[in-house]
Amino acid sequence: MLDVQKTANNEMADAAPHPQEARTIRREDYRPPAWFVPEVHLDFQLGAEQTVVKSRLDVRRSKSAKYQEPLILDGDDLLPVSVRVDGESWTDWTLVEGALHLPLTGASHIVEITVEIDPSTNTQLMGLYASGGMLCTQCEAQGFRRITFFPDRPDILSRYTVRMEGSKADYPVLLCNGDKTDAGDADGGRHWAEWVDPWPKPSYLFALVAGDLVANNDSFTTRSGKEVELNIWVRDGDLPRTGHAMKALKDSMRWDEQVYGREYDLQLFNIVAVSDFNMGAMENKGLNIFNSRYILADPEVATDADFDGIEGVVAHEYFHNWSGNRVTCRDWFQLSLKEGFTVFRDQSFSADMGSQALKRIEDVRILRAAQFPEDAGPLAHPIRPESYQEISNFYTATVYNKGAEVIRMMHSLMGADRFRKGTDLYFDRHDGEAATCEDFVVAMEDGGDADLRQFRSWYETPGTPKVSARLSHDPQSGTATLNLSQQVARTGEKPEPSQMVIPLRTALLDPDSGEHEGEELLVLDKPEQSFQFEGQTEHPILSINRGFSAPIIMESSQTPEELAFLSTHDDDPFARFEAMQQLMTNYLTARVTGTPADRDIVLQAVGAALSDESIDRAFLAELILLPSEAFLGDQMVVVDPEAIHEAREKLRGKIAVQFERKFRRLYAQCTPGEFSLSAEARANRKLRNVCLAYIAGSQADDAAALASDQFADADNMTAKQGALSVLSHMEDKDRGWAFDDFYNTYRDNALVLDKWFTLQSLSQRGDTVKRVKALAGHPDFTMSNPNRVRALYGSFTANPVRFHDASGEGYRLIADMVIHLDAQNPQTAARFIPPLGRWRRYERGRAELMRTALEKIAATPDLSKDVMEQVSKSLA
Ligand code: 0A1
Ligand code: ZN
Repeated sequence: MLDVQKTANNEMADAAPHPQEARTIRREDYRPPAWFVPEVHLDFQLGAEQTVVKSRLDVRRSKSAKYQEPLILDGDDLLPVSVRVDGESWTDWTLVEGALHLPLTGASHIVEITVEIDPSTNTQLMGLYASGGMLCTQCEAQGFRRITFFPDRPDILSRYTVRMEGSKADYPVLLCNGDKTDAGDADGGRHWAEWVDPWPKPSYLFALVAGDLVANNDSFTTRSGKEVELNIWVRDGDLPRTGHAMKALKDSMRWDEQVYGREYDLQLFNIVAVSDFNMGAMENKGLNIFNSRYILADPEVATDADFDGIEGVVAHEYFHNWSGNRVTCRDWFQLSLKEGFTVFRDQSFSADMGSQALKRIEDVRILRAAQFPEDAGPLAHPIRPESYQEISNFYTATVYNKGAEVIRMMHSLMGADRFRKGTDLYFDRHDGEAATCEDFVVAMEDGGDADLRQFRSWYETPGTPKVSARLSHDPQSGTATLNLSQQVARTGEKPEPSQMVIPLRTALLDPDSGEHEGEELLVLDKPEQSFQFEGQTEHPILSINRGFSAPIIMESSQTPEELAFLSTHDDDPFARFEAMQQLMTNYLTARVTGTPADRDIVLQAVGAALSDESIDRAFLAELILLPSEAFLGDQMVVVDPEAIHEAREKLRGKIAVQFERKFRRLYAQCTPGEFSLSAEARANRKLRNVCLAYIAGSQADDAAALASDQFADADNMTAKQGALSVLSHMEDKDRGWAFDDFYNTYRDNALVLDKWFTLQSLSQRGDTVKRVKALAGHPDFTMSNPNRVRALYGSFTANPVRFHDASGEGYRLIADMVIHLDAQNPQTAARFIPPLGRWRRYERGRAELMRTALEKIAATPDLSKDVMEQVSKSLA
């Protein structure tokens, strides 16, 4: 799982240098494999500094392959120590760009290769690496070729038998995919284990872990009565923090049986938490490996959002067992086949476990914060990309989150029952195969009796479609007419925009009561289309794209009065939230551009929400939140971060002052009792933090004291972090002690210490850049741990004011960090390019500074393919 912002200043583009281009891999160039490897035997003699890997591959020439095609085994940073073919020593091999070429002539052979690797120097965290005393692997997408020579592509499915041996003292626990079939002691204080995975799998799903670990051990009985042993492996002291993840795992296993009819297929399911991990987690068959932040939680150290993250990621990885493992991807262009579908599945699961409305608001917020900017920038690509240079760069919000929206639209268009018939057929038809997105769509059509011909354009079109909606009314005939039109931007690789199929859940609300006669699913599938509604005596209020039924930008020119009406009356919670966001956004963007705008109506709408006793507190907290500065920037032709910040702060201050008494009352009403993860307790914590932030926004004299008290009294991380976040923007005397106290309390807990770094990086204070630089030299900072790097620098790039400091210091800081990190961990380094890559969207001065920072990176010798691809596309 991933660890999860119109152009201006075009004239500058020509001046940009073009770094040397790496080789481009194209979807249209896919060729079926010339050789298959049905059986793999691996033998690992494990050691942190030296691990010897012996492989025994049963290779079979494809019947359709040309006779002369050599066997090509991918390798990255490997040298063969020995090569044997059919039992004989074999010297007729060459290394071409790291890959081993063997000119074999028969139809099948046994190839045995020995390599030696050094996990301790593997700073990329791809392949076999050392983390906190243990050895573990990460093979997706192309890490297996750093462990042994192999045709490292997802359409080669093999049965794996693995023997692993290592020091019993250092690695008392030896884990691999599948089931443990044998184990024993060896000479010299060593021991070994043999694992067999009965399910053929691609190499990217291989995993191995050796370490000093303890397990939270449990079990799950599947619906057919099979008992599955469940283990969550962690370091000794972390065991008490694994309960939430275990519950999430069992809930996921039950949910997948009930909702998709999918049962688990091994006797054992292992999860291991590791501290050093580039992404969120990995779905290796029977042995999921997780970034520890998505496993470890208790109320003292984890926020409610952390608890949700764990539930979602555990589910995501578990659901991959079918959508990804049993049916895998033919090639990496099909990544959204497993990722989009699996994100949709984990989103639906989390919504079922909690609140549909809150989950949808959160998912749309993520989509707009991470995917819309990607779709509008230089790195835009379709959910099924046409080409890449480095596949790691395509684990994107587009492939994952927009991919999930595309599946969600199929679900809306087909309805739950037909959708399920479609997925049943997909799983049946392609079980044990490496499939394509096209296979998925065809199965949905065949199984679900759907015509998705035109719908396919969602797979090939980059950019966020814009839909404009105009509602007119004829009082004489009582007819309301909705005129819709769609526009797809010409971005990226596809010159001719397609017509998209856009499902829009729509209702017409009575302008007095807010009631409606039922919602309709309108399907916009032409450039322009009209829909008529009879029996409308008065001009109704349009509620459209309810539940965010399509991932589009809606341009509906609704008046502030209509939006305010929807924000209080709409019975679709998402639409209600959306109307309030739109009302606030329209006001703020008008302020930034100096256009007159009515603030009172915004204040009235917020006031109405605050006095509506019927609103759930968690929903109220969402409703009264201002749109983020990044989102506001995305709505503007030219982004001026300072002007946006100023306008937003002013409105925040005004709301805070106007409703201060109300906020204080609500704050008191939300005072927590005994800690619980119940919806009600979580809602109280959420609203209390939002109220605290507003009280601070009112500049009240006691705001710092209130936040300090909350910080000191808190028995849970949600309250503690909420208070510290408010304090983080304040003067030294108010915040210093709290940060010190936090540090001293949690210095031994890496995940909590990450929060300490993050909150300082997100501070709006003028000295934040200086502080980030100082923190980079803090004894607890390390570039070797991706979580720590993201906590300090990733958060900083999300700081809407300080990253965009007019001096350009923030941009230079990130550029220098990327150059440094790239030599160590290219995959994580490349993830820092997109925030700079949006340079064309900013006002002239900043655009120039951002571009200069990118050019500095581009001019660095020996850049990785990962960073090079992102930088060159950003400057092109
Ligand atoms: N397939 C995983 C995500 C993932 C991809 C690449 C990785 O390499 C470092 C790690 C994880 C998922 O979607 O859960
Ligand atoms: Zn995934």
